[in-house]
Amino acid sequence: MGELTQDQFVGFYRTMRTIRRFEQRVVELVNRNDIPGAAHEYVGEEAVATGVCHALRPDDVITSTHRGHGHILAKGGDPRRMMAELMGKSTGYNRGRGGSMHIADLELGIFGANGIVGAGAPIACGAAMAAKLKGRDGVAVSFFGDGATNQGVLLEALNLAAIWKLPVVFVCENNGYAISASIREMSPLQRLADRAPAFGMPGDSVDGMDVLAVHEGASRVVARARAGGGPSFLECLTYRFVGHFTAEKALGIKYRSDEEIEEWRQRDPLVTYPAWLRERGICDPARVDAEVEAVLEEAVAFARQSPLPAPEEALDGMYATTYPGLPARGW
Ligand SMILES: Cc1ncc(C[n+]2csc(CCOP(=O)(O)OP(=O)(O)O)c2C)c(N)n1
Ligand SMILES: [Mg+2]
Repeated sequence: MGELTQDQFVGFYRTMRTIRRFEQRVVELVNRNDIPGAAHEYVGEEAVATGVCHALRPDDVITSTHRGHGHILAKGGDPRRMMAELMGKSTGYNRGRGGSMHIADLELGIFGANGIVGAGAPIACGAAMAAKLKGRDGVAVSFFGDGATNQGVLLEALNLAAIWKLPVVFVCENNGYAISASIREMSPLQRLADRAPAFGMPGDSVDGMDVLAVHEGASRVVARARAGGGPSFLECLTYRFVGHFTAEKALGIKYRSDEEIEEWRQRDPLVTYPAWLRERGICDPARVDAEVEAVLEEAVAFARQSPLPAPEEALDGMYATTYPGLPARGW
């Protein structure tokens, strides 16, 4: 922690605040039907994506999940193109065709949000394999939830990464639930990280509500992967303060006690971390808040003003344009 600069401390806050406010704006827009469908909010878990992505280089790769906005923003994703994508606009990351769970930016090493639970893990292995074959020291991070740890594809990816000694960091965002199912009922282990040694890799568990703890833990395993030490498993203990997705309130399902939610809210990184910054005189968080508001205001305005895709382009991108006989228009 000693070697972190003032700018890095402030940068952690800027990222976490951007994620929190982005998600809050998304909920407003979903409620007004400006964003069609639903979205999975990352509210409460901001310290995880922030701590991990700030431990990466721009050329490192991440794969994300259905709850991906936080990962994408933390890796440098453009809030304007994200917001436009969520609104289904042609200026969005997927030209408005993909929505929340398909945002990718290969230039930034963001190899996609992913609606299929666990499916980002083998993609991260592929990216790590590519880096290794090209003789580069790039690292790939696979984000996934506690629920994904019982998906076969994730277990296969863990094994593959271990036998091929791939530079992958498996980041398990343990928020305690897969939709309404408690991880307590889904795994006999107290710590999901304890599975890692059975795959032949180290497993560590950190406080996912503490951005500094996440950053420290991630920096350690990223350095290990970069140096050729192979994969690691980093469990981040966290909590989502809100429902599984924006429509949960309307469904009226209840699987968590108010006391449990309140207990975790006491550890909200968007309260504790700015207080820590203020106490140490590192910065005035209110100034960062104002910067973030301006960025998001602009992003929402950009998305609103952007056109919807033209109906006649609906089939663009459906087929490879190089396929003989297909029209040249498209991707
Ligand atoms: C293969 C697959 N099975 C089921 C689903 C439905 N589903 C979407 S999110 C989710 C829960 C995932 O829980 P977890 O991995 O803990 O992530 P969290 O939502 O808590 O971030 C499920 C079962 C899916 N999208 N893909
Ligand atoms: Mg979960």
